[in-house]
Amino acid sequence: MKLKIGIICYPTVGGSGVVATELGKLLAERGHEIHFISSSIPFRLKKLYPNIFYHQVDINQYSVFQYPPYDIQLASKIAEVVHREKLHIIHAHYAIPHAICALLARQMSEHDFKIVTTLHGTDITVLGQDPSLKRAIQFGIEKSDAVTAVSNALVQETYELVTAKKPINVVYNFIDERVYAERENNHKLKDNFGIENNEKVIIHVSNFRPVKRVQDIVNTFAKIRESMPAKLLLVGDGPDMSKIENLVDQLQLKESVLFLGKQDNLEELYSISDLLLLLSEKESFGLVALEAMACGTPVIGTKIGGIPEVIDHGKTGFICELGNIEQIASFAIDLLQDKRLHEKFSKESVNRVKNRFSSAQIVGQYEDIYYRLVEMD
Ligand code: GMT
Repeated sequence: MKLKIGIICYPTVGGSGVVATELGKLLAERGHEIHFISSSIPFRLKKLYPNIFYHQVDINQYSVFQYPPYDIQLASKIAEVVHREKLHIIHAHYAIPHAICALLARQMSEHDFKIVTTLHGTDITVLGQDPSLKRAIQFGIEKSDAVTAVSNALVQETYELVTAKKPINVVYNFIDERVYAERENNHKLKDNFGIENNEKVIIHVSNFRPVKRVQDIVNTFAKIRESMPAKLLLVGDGPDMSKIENLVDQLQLKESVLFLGKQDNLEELYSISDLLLLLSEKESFGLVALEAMACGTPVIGTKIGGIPEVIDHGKTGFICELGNIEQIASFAIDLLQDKRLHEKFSKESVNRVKNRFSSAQIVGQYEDIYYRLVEMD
């Protein structure tokens, strides 16, 4: 039986939006009918796909209200789409506001449907700490028909923060391996960036929020740079950008650090890189680590959240203490200076993604959850 599934996510750049959209695309390829319900077209939905539909949630600013009622308009839209399209499932990405909106829509709708909620971390690690939102998160989790989280660490954290009783299944992040795969060493791209043949390339990709600790990336790079010629690619943009630009100036690294801003075709950037650094203080999974590994780029990450579930310490990269720049730089230098070790880590990274985080495996896990719920009726 093919399913009709509504996907609720934030459409803008961010790991949760990426995972939600890629999941929708792959489910559609398996013959399911997918309905994205969001405030704009998810940024990864760039062309027409058979079996994929998009329903826009209007966010109107009414002069009588101080704030636009996004949640209410979303709930109302979900109820409308579910009723018209006879959806079996609503898959909400984030407990709040999306699971709550789906629950509200269920009360508005005459057509019954199941709610699957995926926790991505930001909802739990940031909002779960806010007592004013705790009950709403708990409610979203308890009343969903199934709940998934993107790592064991996030399941643990959820139980600790919001004392939910609901069983939470771990379903890891995945990548589309047709996109994220090792590309030929692109000399032209390196030339364009002014990267010399003898230089190692270190990359960091994030939204430059304070939790990403991009200053640790720059400080680590400064240490690596003392031992070998190297360039740092900083990809993305966000609130800490000017602070980081100042730090790069201060450390006189301007010639060696490339600020690339938001980029598509990340696989090409990973493929010219020798190492990805992910030194966050909060990270429920770390999708960029998986993307880099799929392209054969080893990763050094912090012992935080789900990162140790992604990187196999000593095999595909290294796990370090948060903020321990000496330790991180020393692992990085050892790896970058040892060609054979680097090749081994690179191969193991690709294998690990194939064996543990393949799209077939992960999409299958979501499908099993949907079928279990639909067949329970
Ligand atoms: O990392 C971010 O700041 C974006 C955030 C989001 O909510 O989109 O990403 C979260 O979800 C991703 C997909 O599940 C995870 O890979 C990221 O680790 C997680 N980010 C955090 O936990 C900080």
